[in-house]
Amino acid sequence: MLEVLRRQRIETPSWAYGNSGTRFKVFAQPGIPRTPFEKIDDAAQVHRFTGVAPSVALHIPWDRVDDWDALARHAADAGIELGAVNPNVFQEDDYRLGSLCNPDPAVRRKATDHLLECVEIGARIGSPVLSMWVADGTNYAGQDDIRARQDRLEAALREAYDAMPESMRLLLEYKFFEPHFYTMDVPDWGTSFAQCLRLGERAQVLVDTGHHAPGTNIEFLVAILLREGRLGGFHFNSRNYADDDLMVGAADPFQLFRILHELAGAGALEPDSGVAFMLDQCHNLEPKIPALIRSIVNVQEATAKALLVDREALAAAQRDGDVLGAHAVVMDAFHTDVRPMLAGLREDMGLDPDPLAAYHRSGYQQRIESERAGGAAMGWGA
Ligand code: AOS
Ligand code: ZN
Ligand code: ZN
Ligand code: ZN
Repeated sequence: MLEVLRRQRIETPSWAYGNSGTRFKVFAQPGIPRTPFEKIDDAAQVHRFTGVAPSVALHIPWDRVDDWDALARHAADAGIELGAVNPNVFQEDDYRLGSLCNPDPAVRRKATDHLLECVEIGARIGSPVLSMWVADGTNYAGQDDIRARQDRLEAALREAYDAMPESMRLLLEYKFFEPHFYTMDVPDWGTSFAQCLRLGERAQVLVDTGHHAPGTNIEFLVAILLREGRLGGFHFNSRNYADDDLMVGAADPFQLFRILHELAGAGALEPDSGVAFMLDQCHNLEPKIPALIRSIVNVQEATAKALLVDREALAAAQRDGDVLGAHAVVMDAFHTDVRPMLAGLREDMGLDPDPLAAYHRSGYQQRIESERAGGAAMGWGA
């Protein structure tokens, strides 16, 4: 069990290091990275103190640089890897009626070319994942043809898929509403799954925990996707209402545990199982690096609890039809305080048992706050 925790890999998103906010206000923070290079420096700090966050996801164009080799070298020097490449098909005026699903072939061409560029960047920097969130949709009944839009989406994804090197996977994220409010073209795991089935084995579903209708049983769909070999990975975060992008494990640690329990049951917590653990969060109020450290710790705690479930006792209770007994096995694990165990593991890994305290003591925060005065927001808040 400690081995699984030691080998766990959780990717942080470059956009979580930049300023962010809501459509009402972005509150700028001191010390915010001014360049993709500085975002990598910050991501390296999260890894330095947790030991399990060795890669950072990139977003194009927010993280576009002239010299990709220089960025890759910078990451390697900082001790981390460049992870998933996230194309942006939602921030251009041309995309008012959609990007990959737009009725105008010229707009679709532009959006598809952006995907191809992202595949090329990914191949160049050795990224294992093209992480697709398609913001397309419609606002009114009759606005466009639902099935035709699926056909256009398939054609565009097919081009990207065919251009990917063997080592790359395409993960297709879904979200049930926003920015569109009548249909989203990829609203749920079923739609993503259907598109992935047509594309091929290296196309898999990405589950963003914040993207479901209230009441959706996420661990159930995770179990189904695992069974079909199509769970590509997660965007972890917390939601209370909609796409809140709060810290993972904050709103509902029990739900996070239940999801990880399904992964544990399928042996999918092992890093080589192919399920990518990624965070997709925005820290609007709280300082970024400490928030990401805390998020990593939250995932570790839920993982440790999932690993603690006595699976033999659980199987026996299930066989016996012992409803309360089976439930008790799961709840016992959930209620266990795993913090001392994780502190011990960190010491064993040569880390400080308390990563947040260690970060605060390190002086890094003070340093970036004085050195990066005048830093501009990059990303959502730009
Ligand atoms: C948006 O709601 C999604 O969660 C995304 O994964 C988005 O692509 C990401 O936050 C930035 O690219
Ligand atoms: Zn996401
Ligand atoms: Zn989202
Ligand atoms: Zn979200």
